[in-house]
Amino acid sequence: MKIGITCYPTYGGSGAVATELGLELARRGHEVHFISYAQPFRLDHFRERVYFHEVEMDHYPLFEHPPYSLALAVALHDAARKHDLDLVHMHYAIPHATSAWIAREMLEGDHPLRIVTTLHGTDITLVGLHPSFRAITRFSILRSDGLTAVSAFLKERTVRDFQVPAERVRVIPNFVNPEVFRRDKEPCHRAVLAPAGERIVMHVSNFRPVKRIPDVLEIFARIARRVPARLVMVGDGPERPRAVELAGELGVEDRVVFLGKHPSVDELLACADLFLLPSRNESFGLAALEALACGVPVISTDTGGLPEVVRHGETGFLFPPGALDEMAEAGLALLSDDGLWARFSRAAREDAVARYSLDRIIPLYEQLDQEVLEGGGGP
Ligand code: GMT
Repeated sequence: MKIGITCYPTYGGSGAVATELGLELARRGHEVHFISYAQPFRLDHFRERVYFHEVEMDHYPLFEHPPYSLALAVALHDAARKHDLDLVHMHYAIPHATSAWIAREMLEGDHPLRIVTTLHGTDITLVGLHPSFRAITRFSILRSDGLTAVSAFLKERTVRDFQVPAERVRVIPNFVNPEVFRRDKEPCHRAVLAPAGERIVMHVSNFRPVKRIPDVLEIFARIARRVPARLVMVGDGPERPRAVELAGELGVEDRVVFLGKHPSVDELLACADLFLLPSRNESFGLAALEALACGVPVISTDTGGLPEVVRHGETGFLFPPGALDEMAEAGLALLSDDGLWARFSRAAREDAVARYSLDRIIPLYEQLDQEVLEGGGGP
């Protein structure tokens, strides 16, 4: 197949999933064209059958808000014609699904372009619900030939809040490459991150308010009072300045390191002992899955799709948002009992590989794409 993929290229789960999916499809013999305003952050090496097309934008002074959706539609239209694309796969509905629909309309039937849209999270639970986007989001996702959601939770929200027929949405969960995300990795950064042999607590995200970054620091401060530990904060975003400030207020600034955006999260997760994800909502929680695959027990909230990913009492612990004492106690229990930690670590790895390895999930996308090309595409 010849497949176009559009995603947000910046640091974030939907871009990571879209890129890994494209690379894996190319490895399996498909031709993949990424179409976005910048090169996706995990598209860092030359790969056979993988192409990148940058969406050209002219910054005309009249436009306070440059119309990216239109430029993307033109780029999709041009790529579809020039490279004879069979289908385009849009990751995150807004505005990608709308641009794809415009591109198909522009082709005027001379090229039967199929559209698959994968819903990732706030395109349905937050931004998509805003009155300025709700109608166009519903319209565009209903025009997609194939529609997937990354968790059962997200499917349920799509059906409930956008009145999309349940049979139109197929759940295809996110996936992980167990060869990349594993514990026994070289180089090991443990000696650098925790020079005195402290336990390593980690958080990876784009530091947006939905991640409840202050809770990460509050939980860590409670843990660090009783166990020698270091907190490694990976990623960047609007909440970072406040997080740095709070680390000082809590008296743990010398035990917290902010690494910023890191291209090889796998190398860092491989030496973590505990992963914290206390988000207000999370339709899946890709970072949690990547931690589990590295044998890192996860403490997270019990919201959104997280209970589908983290098994409470087996691979981690789940609590309501804001239950800081409970999360800290659960973390302390794991970090101060080697036997318990080893049991959770083993179960985390096994469960992540058994349910979410890319060998299991990628064929589900290939199957959907094939069905869409043949004129089907329901669940
Ligand atoms: O929806 C978002 O806020 C953006 C998106 C991203 O690009 O990071 O995150 C969502 O998609 C990820 C990949 O499918 C999921 O792992 C995240 O849980 C989800 N974020 C939210 O639901 C807040």
